[in-house]
This record gives sequence, C-alpha cells and structure tokens, in this order.
Amino acid sequence: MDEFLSFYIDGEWVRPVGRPTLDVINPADGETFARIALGTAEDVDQAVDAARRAFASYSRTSRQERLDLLESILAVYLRRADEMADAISREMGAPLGFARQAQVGAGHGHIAQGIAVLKTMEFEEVINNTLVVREPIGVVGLITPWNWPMNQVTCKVVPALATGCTMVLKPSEIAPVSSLLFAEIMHEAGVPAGVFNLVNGDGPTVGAAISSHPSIDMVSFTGSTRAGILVAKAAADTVKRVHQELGGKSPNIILDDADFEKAITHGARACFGNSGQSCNAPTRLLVPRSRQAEAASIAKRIADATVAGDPRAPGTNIGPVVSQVQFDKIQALLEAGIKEGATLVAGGPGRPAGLSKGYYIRPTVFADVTNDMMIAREEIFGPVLSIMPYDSEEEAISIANDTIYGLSSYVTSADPERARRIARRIRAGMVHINGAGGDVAAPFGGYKQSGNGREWGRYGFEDFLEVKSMFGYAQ
Ligand code: TXE
Repeated sequence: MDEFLSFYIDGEWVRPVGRPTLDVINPADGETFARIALGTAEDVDQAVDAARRAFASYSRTSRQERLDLLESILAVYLRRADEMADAISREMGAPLGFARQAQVGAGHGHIAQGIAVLKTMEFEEVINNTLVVREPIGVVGLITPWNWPMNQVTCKVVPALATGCTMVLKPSEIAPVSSLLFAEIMHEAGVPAGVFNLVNGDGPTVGAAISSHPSIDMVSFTGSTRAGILVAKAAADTVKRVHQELGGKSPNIILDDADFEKAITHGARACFGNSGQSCNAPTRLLVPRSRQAEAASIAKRIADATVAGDPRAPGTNIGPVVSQVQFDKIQALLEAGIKEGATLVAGGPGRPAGLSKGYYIRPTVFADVTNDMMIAREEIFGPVLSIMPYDSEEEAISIANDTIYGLSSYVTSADPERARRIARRIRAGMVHINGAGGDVAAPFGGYKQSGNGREWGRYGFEDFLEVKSMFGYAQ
C-alpha cells in the first residue's frame, strides 16, 4: 500500500502537525490502496504563511518568466501522463484509456490554453488619464473534487500561476493521489518554493480553514452546492472573493425535426460517460411526447451496450462510481424514480451482472419522468438518464429552466436558427448546440445555484486578478 503522509509546503515535503490518516479506497474493488495524512488548521497556516512569503517575489515575475514556468510544467506533466492516468484510474475508477485520454488530456488542455492566454492577454488599459492595471489577487485557496481531478486542479492552478498568485491546494480526500503526483510535477518543473502548496484533508477541517483564512484573498471551489454554500459562508467574515463551480441538472432538448438516432445516441453516451459523474452531464433528455417511445428505445440500446466494469479491462466503457456513499445515494434515487412512477426502460437498482464487489451502477434509463420527481430535480451523479416528454417548444424551454441549477444545456434541431433561438432562452452558463463539444478557450461556469464566476481560457483568469485605477497616471 502507498503511504502519502506528508504535505507539500514551501517547496518541500513536510510532516503534518497532527497524526490522523485516511484510507484511500479503489472503487473498482472497495480495497484500500493508499493512505494519506489528514491536515488541520495549523497545517493550513503553515502553507498560507509560505504562500504569503512567496507572493512578494512571485507576483513581480515577468510574463516571460511565468510562461517559461508553465512550459516547463507542461513538459513534465506530459512526461508523467501515464503515471497520472494510472493514479486517477485507481482513485476514482475511470477506465484507464479514458483516464489517459479525457482526464489527463483535460489537464493538458488547460495548461496549453493557459500558456496561449498568457502570451497575449492585456493586463493594463488607459481610460482618460487613468491607468487601470490588473494585478494578482494574492494568495488563493483551491478546493477541488474527485470526479475530474486533474481537470479541476489544472483549471485553477494554471490561471493562478499565470497571473502571479501563490496558492494552497486541498484536493478531494477521496481522490488525492493524482494531486500528490501533481505536486511532484510542480517541484520537478521548478516552481519556486511557496508558490504552490498542497495540504490534504477533509472539507470541514482543512476546507473550512482555507475558506475562513484571513490571509487568503480568494477561494476557488468546485464541488457540491451544499459544500459551496458552506465555503461562501465561511469566507464571508474575511470578505474574500469566492469562486464556485457547483452542481448541475442539465437539460438536453431534442426538437421534433432532429435526427433522433444521432441526437439520442450522443445524448445518452454523454450522460453515461465518466459513470455520470460530470457536473455538466445531459441528464434530462427532453423529447416531443409523440416520439418518446422512439427515444426510449434508442437510449435503451445505448444503455444496454454500455459496459460497466473493471477500469483495467480493455472492453470497459465506464468504471464504478467513486465511493460507497455515492453508490448508496444513486441506488436510493433509482428506487425513488420507480416509486414516484417513472417508467424503468433499462438498468435499474442493483449491480451489473457478474460484479459482486466495487461500486458499479447499471447504466439506467427512465421514461415518463416529470419535473417534480426527485430524479429530475436532484443531481444523481451516476449513469442515469431521465427522458421527459414535452408538448410544445415553449413547454420544453420552461421545463429546461425549471431547476435550481443553470450550468450546462444542450439543444438539437435540423434547423440551426431554431436551435440558436432556444439556446438564447435557456438560463444556463453553457449551451451545446447540435452536438458541439466544449471549448477550453471559452468560459465554463453556471447560472443560479450552479455557481459564480467562470473558469477556462481568458475568462478563467478574471477571478485571480484585482483591478487598480491609478488616476492621473497617464496625464
Ligand atoms: O462533494 P463535496 P461530495 C456533487 C454531486 C455529488 C455530491 C456529493 O452531486 O453526488 O456533490 O459529493 C470539499 N468546506 N458534486 O460529498 O463534499 C471536499 O473535501 C470546504 C458535484 O464528495 O462537495 C472536496 O474537496 N470544503 C461536483 C470538495 O469539497 C469542503 C463535483 C468536494 O466535495 C467542505 C463533486 C466544507 N465545509 C461532487 N465540505 C462538480 N461541481 O463537478 C466538503 N468540502
């Protein structure tokens, strides 16, 4: 078993102040494969002190110095990509190929994109005789979840480094191993001591200490809406900026003129991908009532063909979900769907055949789902698709918007103008039109209870910057 009993603070691996540890479970078999130390508020203090000291010089580095550093990180990250994929697969259950291509690939995308943005971004502007400069906000606290570990770590760490901030990262205690490897990569790439620090720990202890810390200027959080609210409350007394990327319940509106075979296949696969553990997964499939049966039969075919199994086996499409807690939550929601009257089309409660251990969920499709059902309102975070019939375009838009969330959404029509018109009326931070994928250069983030602020590309730098007006500077 691997033991990771140190934190990365001030450029070295240091022993934590306290002694508590946590077992890290491989969700594919439920066995412990690693052990980490759990930090305390004192460990956070040490990391913040180191980051504060480093800020004095790192915030004054030139653009070129920071570009060189990011290039160096990219080179080491790519060299260690296979190791990283292995760590992610073990800690959160992603199939190895998917972990390498999509999970590690997302990190690669963010580092490369950060370099591209930093090359051209303007940090100064003259308004009349005032010089307006954008400066690094200071020491930032980064709290990340387990579902896309390197995606979430890199889309926070890269803009922090690019803008001249220093930082303390607390990765998810459920999937901390990839972040420990990432700290090694930062060290190997020559990140100056104190600029990047990592403290492991749970949310109520280390997460809360970061959120409320008087010497942290901004906290960037990705996780559940529940924990995101606690972070904002803990941050309020110190008036720090809070960036939140939270849950979602994204609608996927298929219009009557769409190519159903293509659109439903794409939608179902996107919903099941990463075992349904993506905040932007298209979980509510809205179809015209007259074509619900057709949609259900296509979705059933996709669900039945989606192989849930061993992340190390070549034929596996999706691995387990991350933990016993998530497994139990999803099973309860599957039962609730049946009890509330949804029609079970594929999958359902229980485990896929032949899998007696590990946290595997059967790819599931429900039809006749109405928006008052729990499976339509709660973020399930498992491979579960809800088909919801609508009677008119207006009703489809109204169902799509009837949610506390507003992260992503999807619309498909043979008529691009019709799809664009609907896209403008959806209250969400992102709309995928006619199967278009996301773009790391464009902003990622949500309306309503899906969060505050944006990540990715140029927009992803904004929360890491303060704005200073120097009146008379340009006279
Ligand atoms: O998330 P938590 P959980 C959703 C998804 C999932 C549910 C529960 O619906 O089923 O959340 O997952 C840290 N102060 N998402 O319970 O607790 C925690 O240590 C500060 C959506 O695992 O939100 C971890 O680092 N930090 C999502 C991070 O928050 C706190 C990704 C995420 O864990 C904290 C994951 C506190 N009081 C789950 N409490 C997305 N947006 O993609 C916890 N944390």
